[in-house]
Amino acid sequence: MKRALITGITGQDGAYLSQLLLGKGYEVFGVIRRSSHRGVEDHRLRWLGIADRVTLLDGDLADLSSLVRIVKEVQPDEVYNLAAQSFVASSWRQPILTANITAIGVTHMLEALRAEKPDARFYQASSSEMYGLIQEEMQSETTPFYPRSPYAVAKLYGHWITVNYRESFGMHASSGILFNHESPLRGVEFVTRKVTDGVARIKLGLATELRLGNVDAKRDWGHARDYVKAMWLMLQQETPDDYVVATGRTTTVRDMCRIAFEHAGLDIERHLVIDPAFYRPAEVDVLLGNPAKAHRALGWQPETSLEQMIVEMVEADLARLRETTR
Ligand code: NAP
Ligand code: F7E
Repeated sequence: MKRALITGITGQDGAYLSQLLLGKGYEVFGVIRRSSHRGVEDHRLRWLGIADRVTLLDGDLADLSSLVRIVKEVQPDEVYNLAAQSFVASSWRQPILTANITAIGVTHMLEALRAEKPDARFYQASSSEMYGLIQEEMQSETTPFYPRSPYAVAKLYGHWITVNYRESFGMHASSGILFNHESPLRGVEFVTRKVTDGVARIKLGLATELRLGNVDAKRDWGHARDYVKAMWLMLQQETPDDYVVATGRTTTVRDMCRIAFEHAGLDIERHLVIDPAFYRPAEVDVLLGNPAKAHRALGWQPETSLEQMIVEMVEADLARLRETTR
């Protein structure tokens, strides 16, 4: 039985990846941060019905000693480094924390592996945010990076330290440059989930408006359930490498909203309010990924359209709100 260790197991991707790996017969271990609110951290794993099937170990990406201890204990075959301060807007308010976790945390994880399990295969959760002020209309593995937020700068460090450990120490370390991916398990601060939760609230009479920032921004959105398959596929390759994972379609925030409002039978013009409070100090105006290499080398294809995903999210938020307001 293969053993996988996932940092960020309590997040959106960690939950879907756990589900995928359990289905493939893996023994799944995850790093969990100590919290004063015991019992809520694993809500996503519970939503998927798999909380009892994974082993959670106390640790933190900021604490190298905890990672060394965990790697020594678990002796993983595969390590998926998904933990991060992942909200771009927060990265301007907490730039040093973002650097410590999202950048230096990657080196902590790689050092723990180098010391205790150097032959483990390693996946780094890199991001399309690294392209920032885009240098090519469609971004691929060879497109130059131009980060536009403290988050993106930190991710760029994490990407290059992964490449460097591969080249310096021969580690099986791969970097997945994933474009935005969403699901009913997306944090409610991210725009798709904010929209589907907001639309569900308006539909149920719990709110009257939805306040958003720059609705002209364009993103290449896919489904997290599809994207975690690409992570796994990367670690099954004989040779480690870097891959863009995207759909190849870009949509404005406004058009994504429209899908949600229309599905709920609501008029977007009556409820959407533009609020400059949600504008960012520097924006990433447009992202559009070229997943040709992932298609060719991994045999990976996304299976869920943006429309299907937004409908799934609106329905999940309606069900959740009906349950909590009963
Ligand atoms: P998420 O839902 O925000 O999850 C982040 C995870 O990191 C949570 O489990 C969180 O734990 C954990 N974490 C944060 N700080 C930590 C620390 N100091 N020590 C240990 N764990 C810590 O993010 P996601 O959407 O699943 O994304 C997964 C990864 O992919 C992240 O690295 C993200 O930056 C990257 N990424 C995401 C996307 C996307 O569109 N979703 C695209 C490209 C790359 P708590 O539950 O305790 O907060
Ligand atoms: O914003 C605009 C906002 O916060 C998307 C993370 O997973 O994907 C994510 O980063 C766009 C931006 O995601 C609101 O200005 C408008 O242009 O959903 P988001 P993100 O910043 O693209 C990348 C790939 C990651 O790696 C990150 O970890 O939507 N927008 N109005 C808004 N965004 C938010 N959050 N809230 C608004 O009210």
